[in-house]
Amino acid sequence: MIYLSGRSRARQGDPVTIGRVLLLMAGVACLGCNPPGSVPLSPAPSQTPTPTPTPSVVVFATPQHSSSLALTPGGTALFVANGGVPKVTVMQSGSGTLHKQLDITVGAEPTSIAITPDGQRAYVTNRGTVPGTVTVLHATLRFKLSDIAVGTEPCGCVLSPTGRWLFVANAMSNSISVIDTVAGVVVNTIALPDGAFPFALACTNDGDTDDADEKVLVTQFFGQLGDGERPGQTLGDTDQDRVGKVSVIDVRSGSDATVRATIRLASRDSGFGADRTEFGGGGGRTFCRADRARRPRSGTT
Ligand SMILES: [Ca+2]
Repeated sequence: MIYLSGRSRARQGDPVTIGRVLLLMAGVACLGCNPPGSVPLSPAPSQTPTPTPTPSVVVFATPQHSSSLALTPGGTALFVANGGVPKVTVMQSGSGTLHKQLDITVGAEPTSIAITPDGQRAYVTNRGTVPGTVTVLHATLRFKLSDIAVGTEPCGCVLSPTGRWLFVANAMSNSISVIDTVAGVVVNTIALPDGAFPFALACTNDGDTDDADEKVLVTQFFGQLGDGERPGQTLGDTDQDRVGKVSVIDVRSGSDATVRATIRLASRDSGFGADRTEFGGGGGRTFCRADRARRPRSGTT
């Protein structure tokens, strides 16, 4: 059984409870929040389980929220991207508790973190500037090393199994940046179709020491038209007939990584049509009245 903290007071430097971390992972807790006392992952054998207390809600001044977590190899430290502020929080783990260690300043709106298999480097995508950047951190000594410019709004990143190549999903650029982590530079930019909005990535790992035979899979955030299809012409683009797509990239030698295939996901008839009315079992709600959507704004310029 996992217990949540029922304490509501917080002081800087106190242990962060596991329950707080679970709330944090759910996107509802805040960092910089350190309720006193630690909470075990499970009760001692001699203890009688007690009812789980209702977790209290605590609002902390900063950071305001987090969006991505990464554990170092062995799980000794947790890196957390704080999207509301340009910082990554590092927490030290041990004996079932987490202790906030420090904040490291990175780029604006950090979104995603990847840590190399040897635990020496952490890569943080920052989507708050144009172009976006990847901040390189010394993961063991906990300081910033450099920034690498990538595409616009890098939302996700993944390392190849050996840690040699970092793949970055540039959502607004519709591209994937490939960074050579040894040289610290972008060696390849893979173009995806317009509107793909690549968002999250994963990399296969067959367990050997060769990255060239691995594949990176990239989700496309928005529904896409099927092959050979065109958007509706009544009021422009529509949601009907859209499908999900996943791009499959061969890692090869990084600099020549390329899209080898696109997986088309089963469509689900759901969304908002050209008349702004929901379809697909959603109850016919109107997202935005068509007349209002087309009404010109009043005022002067
Ligand atoms: Ca391999």
